[in-house]
Amino acid sequence: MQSPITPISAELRRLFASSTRVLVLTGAGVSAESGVPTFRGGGNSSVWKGIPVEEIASADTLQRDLPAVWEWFDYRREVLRTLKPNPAHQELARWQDRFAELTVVTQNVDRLHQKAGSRDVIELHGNIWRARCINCRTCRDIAPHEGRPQACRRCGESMRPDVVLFGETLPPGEFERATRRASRCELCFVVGTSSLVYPAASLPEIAKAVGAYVCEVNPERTPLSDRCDEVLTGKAGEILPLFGT
Ligand code: BV8
Ligand code: ZN
Repeated sequence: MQSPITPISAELRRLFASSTRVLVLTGAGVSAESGVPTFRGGGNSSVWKGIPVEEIASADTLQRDLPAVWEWFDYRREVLRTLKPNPAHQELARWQDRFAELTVVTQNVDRLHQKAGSRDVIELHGNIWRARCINCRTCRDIAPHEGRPQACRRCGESMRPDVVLFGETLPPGEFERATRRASRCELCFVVGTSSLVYPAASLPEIAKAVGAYVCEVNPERTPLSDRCDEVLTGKAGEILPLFGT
């Protein structure tokens, strides 16, 4: 049943038609309609085997128990293996030919934006389909049917998921690239994120500070909602395609 959707304002439609530099920040919610579980469905953060995901997916746990971290990401790769991009991903992919400078910045590690055709996506938190050597940092892709990568083919050391864990810094240069684009955009969409995890959640503030029009797309209010110029309450897969028309 289609949830009630807030109509897009004339102001936003005008800006959408006239802007050339647009930034879109996405979170787990943009992949929800593809069947990807979000982290905080229903407010409190989800747990894995009784442990909060922020703890599993943390630098501390990686130090103490690399197999436990792999188990969580093996499970998530298995969930993701058959899932497809949804109309939200597809609409955003179309936008890259509409705007002179469209920047898609995602917190998601699921690669669904790229599968929908988005190019040059800034992956702030890494990618679940890649592994990295804990010693020489050599990276390699993990094929859909492949199990947990064993030792590094270069130095023989253990591999880890090439994702950013809590307490770890973001991939070198990626946040800086996102910040540069946020500080020059005219229109900033914040789609499917609870805006709780930093430094990702600071990007809309950077855009707002340079006078960009900030629009949130989310079925629920978030700590960012009051700071937005416009809030479109509803599902990304139902709202974003309305811009195409
Ligand atoms: C760091 C990869 C520097 C792995 C992830 C206190 C204050 C501020 C910050 C901190 C603090 N204490 C600690 C920190 C730092 C911490 C942080 O922000 N913690 C939070 C919890 C307070 N940040 C870090 O650790 C970062 N690194 O700070 O480094 C440093 C380093 C060393 C020492 C000191 C400092 C690294 C953070 C990255 C961690 N890795 N992911 C993995 O995927 O498991 S974060 C992970 O969780 C996701 O990538 C994402 O970022 C976050 C989940 O958030 P969302 O994507 O927004 O998802 P969520 O489920 O929460 O919300 C979904 C939303 O969608 C909801 O609002 C829902 O209503 C909506 N929705 C649902 N359906 C739909 C929808 N919307 C639209 N359509 C729908 N259909
Ligand atoms: Zn190595």
